[in-house]
Formats: sequence, C-alpha cells, structure tokens
Amino acid sequence: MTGRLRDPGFPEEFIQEAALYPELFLGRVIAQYKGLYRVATEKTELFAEPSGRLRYGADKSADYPAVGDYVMIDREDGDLGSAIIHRILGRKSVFLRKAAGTSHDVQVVAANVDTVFICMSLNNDFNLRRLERYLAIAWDSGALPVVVLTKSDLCRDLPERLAEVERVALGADVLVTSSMTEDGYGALRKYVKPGQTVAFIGSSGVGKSTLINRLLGEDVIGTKEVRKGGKGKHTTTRRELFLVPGGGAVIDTPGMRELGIENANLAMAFADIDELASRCKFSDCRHEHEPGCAVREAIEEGIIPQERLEAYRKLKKEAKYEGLNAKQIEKEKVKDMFSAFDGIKNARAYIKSKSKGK
Ligand SMILES: Nc1nc2c(ncn2[C@@H]2O[C@H](COP(=O)(O)OP(=O)(O)O)[C@@H](O)[C@H]2O)c(=O)[nH]1
Ligand SMILES: [Mg+2]
Ligand SMILES: [Zn+2]
Repeated sequence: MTGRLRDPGFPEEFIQEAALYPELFLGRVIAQYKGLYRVATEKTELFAEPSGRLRYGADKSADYPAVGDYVMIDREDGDLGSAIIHRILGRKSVFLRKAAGTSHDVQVVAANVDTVFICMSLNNDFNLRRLERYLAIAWDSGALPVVVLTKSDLCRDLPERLAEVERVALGADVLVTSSMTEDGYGALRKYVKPGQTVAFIGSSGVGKSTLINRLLGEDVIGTKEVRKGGKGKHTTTRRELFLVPGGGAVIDTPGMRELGIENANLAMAFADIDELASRCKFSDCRHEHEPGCAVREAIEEGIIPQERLEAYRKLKKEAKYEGLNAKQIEKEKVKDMFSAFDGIKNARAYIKSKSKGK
C-alpha cells in the first residue's frame, strides 16, 4: 500500500453493474458535504457533484447519493474541478432517517452496508431497551446486525451482562471488545473483509471511533478523553467511510439519535413476542387482560420480562406516530381507543360463551 492509493475492493456485483456504462467510472461515496461528495475510485479519491440530470430527476432526498453508494462518475483521477456523478447503482441496503422539517421525505444515512455493529459500552451506556431499539432499526435496513459490547475492561459482571444481552439480541451475534488490548477487538476482523462494509452505530462515547482507528491501524479519526465518571465526549461529526488496509470498508457515524424508528423491523427484533402473539386466542389481542393470551402467560412464567413487552409497545406506538402531524396522531389515537373497546367486547363475548357452555 502506498500513500493514499488504497484498494477500494469493489464487490463483484457492482463491477458487473458498472460494466453497463463503459464510458463512465465506478466509484464509492465516502463522505458527504453540502452538495459535494468525496468519492473513492480504483485510483484515488476526488470530489464530485451530481449531474444536472441526476438533480432534476431527483424528487426526494433518497434519490441523491449517500455515503456508501456506488456511483458512476465521469473520471477516475485528476484534480481539475469536481467529477460528475451520473448515476447511483442499485442499493443493497439502506439506513434511512426522516429528513429535517418535512414529514414524509426520508434521507439515506448510509447505503450498501453488509453488517451493522450496534455498539454499546459495558459500563455507563449499557441499556437493554436502547439495544432493542437499535436492533429493530438495523433489522429493517437489510444489513445484518451484530451487537458489539465495548469497554469490557470496565465491566465487573460480564457473564450477567452477556446473558441479559443474549436474551434481547435474538438472531444476532454478540461480540465483547476492549480497545485497550490487541486481542480486545480481534473479533471484529471476521466481519471486516474484502468486499464487505460494516457500519458502526451506537451512542456517542461508547468507543466506535477508537475501534475503527484500531482496525485502520492508525488514528485517522479524532477521539476524546473520557471525562470523570467514564462518559466519553462526542467527537465524530459526520458520517464517513474508511477503506481498511487489507480489504473491507467501515462507516463511522456520529451517534444514532438521528435514525428514526419509523423504519424499524419490530417483528424481527421482537421475534419472541411476535411468535407468542400468534398463539393468543384473539388475533387482535393487546396482551393486557384478554383470556387465552400467550404473551401474558410467558410473562407470568418469567420467560419474557414485563419491561420487554412494554418496550415493544412503546416502540410500536412511536413507529406508528412518527412522521404524522398532530391531527393525524389524534385520529390514530381515536382509532386505538375503538380497537380497545373491540378488545373488551371480544373478551366479554368470550366469557359469555364460556359461561354458557358450562
Ligand atoms: N476503558 C476503555 N475506554 C475506551 C475504550 N474504547 C474507547 N475508550 C475511550 O472512550 C472515549 C470515547 O471513545 P470514542 O471512540 O471517541 O467514542 P465514539 O463517540 O463512540 O466514537 C475515549 O476517551 C476512548 O479512549 C475501551 O475499550 N476501554
Ligand atoms: Mg466517534
Ligand atoms: Zn395476547
């Protein structure tokens, strides 16, 4: 590897799609500024802007290039002015968020992510409810979520913490890391390999940038000293993609608050509750006081913690209301109230039919 010339390791499927445009060059968006993009090509990195045609054809934010996008540009090196981005190749996965101000427009936060590392520290930041939220968003993106527990050097009850996480992180791998030692982050390497892109998400201060610096083998990204009490400071200010020596790409994000829950896969993140719900007596069971409720039964038996059901409800509600205006929210609430009445009616009818049968 010499200087900036890093092998971008474009995946085969994108190379094939790029072959449809022989007059253009394949690149990957690695950073985004106002109206301007940083693009990595086979040869170098350059600034690029969308062509007029791409801009005029774009009727929503998601039609613009985003970090992680594979794009076709008019040159692969040279520094005379910006290159022109003519097209965005088909996205394999997307992380979305609501665009600021408008209610329906969504922006692409990152594209073509294979694996998403949901980072949570084993000290102050440890919060199972937040993890559930991240998992729901990650499952919806098309990328494979992996839970990365950081700062294991600061944790005294690792086995208990791990057991708690494993009960929440259904279907996702769980890795334990520490940036303090060489073998503390080795587990990440399995996912960071040629042709693969990993996005790091999680609260600010949990050690995302530190882990990325370790993977890159140099301190490319700024990290801040921990303040008293173990809380880290926010340092990453924009999403950025880095090419890892030896292959693979990683995306650093400045925290996850920006990711909206409206694009979440709750059925996947709460597969346990979903499965139980399918066995409830009533298809519209609210798992409150209805008879024949498999979810309540599981809670009473201690199989599922009550807090998990509550978290599920809260996220579901949030997902439904997000993006709606005040009037629409009122309408939804009234609808909910009526379906609650239906639930009571169902329960009464059931009790009646039971008592009649006796
Ligand atoms: N004790 C300990 N501190 C860590 C570890 N990883 C990161 N830190 C510290 O946590 C702070 C925040 O790290 P940073 O990588 O900037 O977090 P980010 O906001 O998630 O990118 C920095 O002071 C790091 O030195 C770790 O494994 N153990
Ligand atoms: Mg950071
Ligand atoms: Zn139920």
